[in-house]
Amino acid sequence: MNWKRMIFFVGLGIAALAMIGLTSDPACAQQRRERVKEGAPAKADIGENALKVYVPPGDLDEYYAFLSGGHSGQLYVFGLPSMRHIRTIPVFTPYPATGYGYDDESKKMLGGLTWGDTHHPGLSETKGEYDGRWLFINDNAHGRVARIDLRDFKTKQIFGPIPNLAGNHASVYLTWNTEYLFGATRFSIPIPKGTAADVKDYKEKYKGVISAIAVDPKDGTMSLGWQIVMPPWNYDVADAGKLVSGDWWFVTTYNTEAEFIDGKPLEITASQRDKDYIIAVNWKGVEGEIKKGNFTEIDGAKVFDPVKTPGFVFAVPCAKSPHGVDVSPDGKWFIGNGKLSPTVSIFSFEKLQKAIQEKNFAQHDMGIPVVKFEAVTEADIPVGLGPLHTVFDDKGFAYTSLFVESAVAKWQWGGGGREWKMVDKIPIQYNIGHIASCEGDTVSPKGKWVFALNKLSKGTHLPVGPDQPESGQLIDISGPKMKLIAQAFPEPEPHYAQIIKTDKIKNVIEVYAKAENKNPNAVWDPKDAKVVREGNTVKVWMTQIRSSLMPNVVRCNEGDKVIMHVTNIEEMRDELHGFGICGYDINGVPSPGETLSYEFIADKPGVWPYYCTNFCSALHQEMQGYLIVNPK
Ligand code: CUK
Ligand code: CUA
Repeated sequence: MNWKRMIFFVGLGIAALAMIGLTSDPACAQQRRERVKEGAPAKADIGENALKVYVPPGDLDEYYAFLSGGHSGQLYVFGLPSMRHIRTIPVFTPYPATGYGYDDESKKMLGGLTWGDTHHPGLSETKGEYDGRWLFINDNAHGRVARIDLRDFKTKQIFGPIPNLAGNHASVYLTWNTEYLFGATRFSIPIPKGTAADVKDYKEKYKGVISAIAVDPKDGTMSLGWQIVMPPWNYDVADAGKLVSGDWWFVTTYNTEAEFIDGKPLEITASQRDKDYIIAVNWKGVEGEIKKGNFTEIDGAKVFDPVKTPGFVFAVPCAKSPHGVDVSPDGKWFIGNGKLSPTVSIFSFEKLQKAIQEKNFAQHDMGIPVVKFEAVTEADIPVGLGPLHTVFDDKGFAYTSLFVESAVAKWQWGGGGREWKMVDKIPIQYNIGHIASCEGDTVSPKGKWVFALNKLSKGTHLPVGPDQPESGQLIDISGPKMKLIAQAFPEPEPHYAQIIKTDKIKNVIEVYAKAENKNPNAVWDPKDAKVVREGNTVKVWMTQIRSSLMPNVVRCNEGDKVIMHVTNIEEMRDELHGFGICGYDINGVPSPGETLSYEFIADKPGVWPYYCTNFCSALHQEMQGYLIVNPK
């Protein structure tokens, strides 16, 4: 370690203690610049590095990376290794580019909210392997979850707001056969929602809730399974068990002090104890209890109380304010990363089972049994400052993101005579949060790449004003030493990603089959396009095909209700037509073979052009019509 790095580390240590970790003071600027140089690939390697990520135009990437978009409410599809942004999938936020959130169906799905906070995408799994069917993602803001169908990469269902649960951060973290995805309270509240109680009564009246959302194995439809009422702790990040631990689900907690004091910041309140917990839930067991009728109904949810019926929910002490918990590919270990401790803690699932059997509890905390730390812990590996999340490769190594230190630590997987130990570290620009590896949370990680999802980019790009993009960096993990190869600038805020081999997503649709369009309002011939008045309602059946929108005139009266059914009757890949009405907030992009409906009140008299917004053909500009609204 050279002296500059030493100073840097001391600075970072202080920052860590202050629980800031962002080191935004100007004195650090120079050191940061130094670290850009330090982390930059060696000049001699540049040609070789470039070839590793260069995917010529027309060639395809080897992996899909699905990045959450934080409070943009979206999901981003990247190709790896090229780091090219291929597609934005709108989920909780309207997206004019694809017309999402403007037609009746998607508008209804959004439920009147125009934003969400996506953190953790989760690909559906069969026996712990990605099966390429669906992608789920959480909304941390309003307590919702969504399903994207990987046949057409579109959001098909938004489930929620989930009852009794506020701030759904520890989600979606699916079980290894996609029986359930989970949600959990980040911000405890009095339940049911809508109950008011002052924070003075926090300990007694506020509750945490873990919610199992059932997934229909046929079509992925989500419905409320059941819930577990928990102490008013903050539930942060989760992971589902697999193989031996397949019936279990793990979630980290902070603020196990269970306090929220008016005028006192939570960062102080929640940092008093030396240890918080990883909560281990035997979900199969709770499911059995629910089936037996062992629940109370609260706001329509079947709620299980682990204090009344012990034996299914346990607390495992973990270094204070843990963030990520990650289950190893073999399901035998779960790893906790205490944000304020420079180590990762490895816990043994087998030892946990033994401790539970022997009732080896240190105490009960708010009714939840706390197993003895020494009884379940396997190893502690010093990795560096601010460990957040851990991912895995195919060769028995794990990679932990170090937020405060802005680095990735590589450590060797122990057990079976192998030593648990640190083997490598690489600087990251900057403040890495989540980290993802290729199929790294399945039973068979693929190795090859680690994707660092960084909170801050700190000027590692052309200047774009005070608000800077996030940064994503690609690390080659194929050799013994990690190598930083490339960088991209994803939209805010990539918390987590799922990386899947492209050949696992098999049934991607290029054009919706006409026979599959079951919409009763679809019309397939411009000759059938029409306008029909029924009382004060004007109904329009419209077709789109190069290069006309028919009907091309719609007449109505001010105050009429207008219902438009727009069908893109193209049968060719990528032949999109847009539909926008000037002056009205109507904008859509039906895919070939798709019918979308728009209902609105013609409340602005005048002549309002409508047109195709997607440049679709040489005569695209001709693709227009008029909405004539006669005044009252
Ligand atoms: S979180 Cu963002 S760095 Cu919401 Cu998974 Cu850990
Ligand atoms: Cu259709 Cu432009």
